[in-house]
Amino acid sequence: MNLSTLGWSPLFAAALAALNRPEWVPGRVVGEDKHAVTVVGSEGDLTGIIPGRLLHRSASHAELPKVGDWVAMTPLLGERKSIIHAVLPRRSKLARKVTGRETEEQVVAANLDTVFVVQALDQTFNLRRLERFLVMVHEGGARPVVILNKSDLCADPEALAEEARKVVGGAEVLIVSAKSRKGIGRLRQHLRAGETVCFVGTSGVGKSSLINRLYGEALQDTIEVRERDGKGRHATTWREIIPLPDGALVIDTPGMREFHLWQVEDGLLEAFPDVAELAGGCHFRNCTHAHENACAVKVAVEDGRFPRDRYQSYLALQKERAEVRRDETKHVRVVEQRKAHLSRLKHGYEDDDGQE
Ligand SMILES: Nc1nc2c(ncn2[C@@H]2O[C@H](COP(=O)(O)OP(=O)(O)OP(=O)(O)O)[C@@H](O)[C@H]2O)c(=O)[nH]1
Ligand SMILES: [Mg+2]
Ligand SMILES: [Zn+2]
Repeated sequence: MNLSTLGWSPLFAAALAALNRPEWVPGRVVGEDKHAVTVVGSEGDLTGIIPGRLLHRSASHAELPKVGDWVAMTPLLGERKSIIHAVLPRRSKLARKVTGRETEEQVVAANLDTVFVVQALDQTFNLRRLERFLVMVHEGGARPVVILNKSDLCADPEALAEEARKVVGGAEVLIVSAKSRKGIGRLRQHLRAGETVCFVGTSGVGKSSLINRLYGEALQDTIEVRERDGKGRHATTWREIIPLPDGALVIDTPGMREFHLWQVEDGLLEAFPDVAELAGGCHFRNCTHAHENACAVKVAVEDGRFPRDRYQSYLALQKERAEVRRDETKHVRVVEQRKAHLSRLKHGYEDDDGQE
């Protein structure tokens, strides 16, 4: 297996070299479930083993190997297993806040070139949700492309695409139909050999159907696109990197019904370049455009120059960001206490790979 077909690049090679362990070889995580990950290196598919010391060294789940990650590893070829020593720094990622009481980052996929944000052109079409997904993609550092699927169900797809273009901050918007194959050629133009792309969107928008179309008929056995049952349960419960015949690597994700943003810093302004532009006219440099006086954004909303619903969407996302930050500060304290505790436990204990 040639590593460059898996997306290996000089950047990752340099990161691996910096670890100073010439005997470690690279592998890419192509699948994961609750108990194990699958890694591919020059020796083909191996079951990745995450040793306890990597688990302990990781401050959070987000630092453990995720689909798309490059890892440094030692293959045990006789057993088709491989010991994972380290996750190489991610070039980009898709991350969200884990739902639940404790705030933690969940990395959905790593090292992505393009993320296709999919919405259906039916009654579920929702500009606010689109904005939310775009903030997430921008923050993770990948290039977003907006896919409006199921155009066969829509009387005037171009009208909705126009609505979408107003809120996507310059991202390309494609009208497609997995059913009629409309726009699949244009979608294919965004795929390049050795690049990794990911499909995200709520359940039922047609992510798996589109991947099926891109792959051709041969994938029907592998990806089963089940009709959604009456309860609207998710059809896709796993994710995996799928190599397409023309060399691009595709990651399907299970539908995100409702997700919360993880920390977004630049992502918010990148997804709202129109707000960023108006902000130049605000009196306060660090204006939040929420309650300040002499706020150019608020004036534009009052004048009708800036859409009120998009403004409200911006405020809601900003507020969510502030809440995550507060929770995160708490979380960092907990993690540091945990690390200090572990290092006390390990005092006098020599780690077998000499890393600590
Ligand atoms: N009419 C129409 N139906 C489509 C189109 N694309 C997908 N569908 C249907 O929409 C339903 C959901 O499609 P999936 O591909 O499973 O959607 P998904 O986004 O992968 O959903 P999850 O895996 O649950 O997140 C299926 O019944 C598909 O046949 C399309 O372009 N037009
Ligand atoms: Mg699916
Ligand atoms: Zn302002």
